[in-house]
Amino acid sequence: MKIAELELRTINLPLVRPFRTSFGTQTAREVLILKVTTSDGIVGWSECVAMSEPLYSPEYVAGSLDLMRRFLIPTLLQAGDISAESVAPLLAPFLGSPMAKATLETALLDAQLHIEKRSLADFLGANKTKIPCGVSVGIAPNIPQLIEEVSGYIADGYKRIKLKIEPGWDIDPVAEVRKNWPDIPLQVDANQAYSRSDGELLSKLDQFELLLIEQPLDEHDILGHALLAKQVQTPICLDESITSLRSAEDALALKATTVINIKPGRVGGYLEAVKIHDLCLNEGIPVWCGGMLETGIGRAANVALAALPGFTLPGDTSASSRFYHQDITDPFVMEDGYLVVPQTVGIGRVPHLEFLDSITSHKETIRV
Ligand code: OSB
Ligand code: MG
Repeated sequence: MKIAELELRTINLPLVRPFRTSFGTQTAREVLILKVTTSDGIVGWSECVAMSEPLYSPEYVAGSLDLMRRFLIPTLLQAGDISAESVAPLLAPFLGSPMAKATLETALLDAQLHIEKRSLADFLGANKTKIPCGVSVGIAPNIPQLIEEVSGYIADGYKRIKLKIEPGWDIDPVAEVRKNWPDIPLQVDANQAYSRSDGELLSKLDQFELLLIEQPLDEHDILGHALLAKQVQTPICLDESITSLRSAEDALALKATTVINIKPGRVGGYLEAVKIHDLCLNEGIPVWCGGMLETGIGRAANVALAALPGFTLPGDTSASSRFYHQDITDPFVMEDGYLVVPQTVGIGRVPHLEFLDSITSHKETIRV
């Protein structure tokens, strides 16, 4: 495949309700969208999961755009004839920035699969045609409003609830949700908000029979997570700390995690995500697919990934309506708590151009 043109744009999509986490409140999603066109006129799409500000990870939209434009894209163009598989090795000299790298790899993979007339689900090794859905619930202004929000998701059919927590918003809200729904699969996500000395506090969550506690400590504190895992009975699940196959191997060897949240953008793309899945499947470690408030473009690819055999826990693969009134693609609509895995060629979704143009705040085209 030879790249003929790349179109980079940023779009702004308002969220249906503010999404508050320990690292801040989002009211809209600014998303970097990439369209690649090959010399044969084949098109591939992807989205970058970096957020507007470097609060969840060091990457951020304007930085990703600059990095891609300045270093990553020129390197791919110079390489000439490339495949999706050659993207990661070509970009490896540039340190970090897995989300920007994943964006380029995924758009090329979408184009490549169009050439091969193959779906991403088939390519990745999916063995399910539909996947059960979980939902990530932000920190609420108060407990009654949390219960009201969760009630809505339960009524929608979500099969697993994840509550965002932080110091001061943990034991009480979790207790209340558990009291209202004694049997719902429930888990929490701290986005690094606790410290090593919080073991005693976090062990108070054990009574609620949670599936897992996601990323309680700093992303670099692997030892801290291993120590915490000895203090709390609830399984620890790493998110931010897992940025590659190597980091997954290390965290497992050090017993810092017994479940892994796989986010393709965070690990540099779907090819690396599958490697982590394969490792975990081999070692009997359950995995689930995380989310980054994706539009239909990123969501389509995540749903395909979540259909692999090792994804035994419901992921943050919610319906489009969880975040957006109008998605940029045909929406993902949940039925009985499941999303159907796209089976058409490539990632299986394309944006609606008129709507995309109407929410585009910046657009640039690089022609070869
Ligand atoms: O930590 O999983 C996270 C959203 C943005 C950044 C980080 C996280 C999240 C979520 C929502 O929890 C996941 C989703 O439903 O897309
Ligand atoms: Mg998380």
